[in-house]
Amino acid sequence: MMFKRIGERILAGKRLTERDALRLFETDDIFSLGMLASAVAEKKNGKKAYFIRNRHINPTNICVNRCRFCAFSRSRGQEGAFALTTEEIINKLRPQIHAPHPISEVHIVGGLHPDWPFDYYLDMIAGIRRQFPKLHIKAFTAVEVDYMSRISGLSLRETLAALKKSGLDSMPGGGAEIFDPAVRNRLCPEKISGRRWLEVTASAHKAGIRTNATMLYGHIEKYEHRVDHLFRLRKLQDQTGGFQAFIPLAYHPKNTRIRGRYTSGIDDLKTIAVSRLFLDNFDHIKAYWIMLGEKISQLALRFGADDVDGTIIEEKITHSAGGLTAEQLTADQLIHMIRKAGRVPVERDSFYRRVRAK
Ligand code: V47
Ligand code: SF4
Repeated sequence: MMFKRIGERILAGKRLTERDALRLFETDDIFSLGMLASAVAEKKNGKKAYFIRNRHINPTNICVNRCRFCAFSRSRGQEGAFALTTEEIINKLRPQIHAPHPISEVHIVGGLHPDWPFDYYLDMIAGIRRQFPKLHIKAFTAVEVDYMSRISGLSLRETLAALKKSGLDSMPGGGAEIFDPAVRNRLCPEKISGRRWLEVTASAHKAGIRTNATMLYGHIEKYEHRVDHLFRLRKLQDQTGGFQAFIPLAYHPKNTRIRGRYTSGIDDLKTIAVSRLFLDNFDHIKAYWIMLGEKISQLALRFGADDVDGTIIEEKITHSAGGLTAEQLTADQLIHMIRKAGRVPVERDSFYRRVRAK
């Protein structure tokens, strides 16, 4: 009955309420949920499923925040701490740029380094831009941009303008975690508030910088916190239209200071499906294979997702926390995964334009 009513609402172009979303999270009928979400995904993107040739780079793991769920970060001087120079970053990128099928995007996120001035970040972006003029630079979460504005004394608008001028093209969606203040305070007391994350993101959109949005789920939060999180994202997207994709991030529990388990496959699929149904103003829902695993990501393509991210090459955040996947997949492997899900693989650029149809 519930699905009938919700299905009718969706077909009539009506939005789901927060109550609807909560009920969908609570259901065990994942088949009906998947069918509905998949129908909505097909309406938006047909049978297409996107992937990208990309590479992740973390400039440093030294971070003043030390979030309790983060196994990647270190304090200054601690064993395993690292900080890359721009030259080292360029050297990591070079082989993938000169490969027969070059990457089209670099994804850069890292810790909030206690000593780097704002110029370090600007020089990093400018240096990459100079070396690789055509590479799309997707860099820095709202958390990092807020930090840069604080250390530089510049306004958000000025900080974002300087980054853009140096060569930044878009921003990833990390740092959102769970917006609810009580949950957030237990997860990452030092991190900017959810409200501030939304404010920085709104500024980026206003500056013409497109971003993604994420939600870290499967730790101490309840369904109602997920719904609240999705609700706030939908509201901001109504105002700015600047989000490209939403990416639910499955919590990984190893080496962290939050007790917990790996998420279940059922919860992963449910979260993808409810996100697809609730976020009616987002074009894309990404099943990030690094966190979901190849097989659940593939299934997610039949539960509302239309994107599996990319080749990645090197991944430290998930793998520090007990990531179970490889660190990279070839484009051929991604294509195979997508095809076997009954979807049509489309290599995309950072703005979801087709690069090469397979
Ligand atoms: O912000 C940290 C999360 C995020 C853990 O925008 C953890 O296209 C699970 O945001 N278990 C970084 N997650 C990753 C991210 C991302 C990834 C891929 C694509 C895009 C995109 C964005 O990883 C952090 C944090 O929320 N994280 N620790 C953990 N133990
Ligand atoms: Fe720092 Fe980001 Fe890890 Fe938090 S999640 S400790 S802000 S690197």
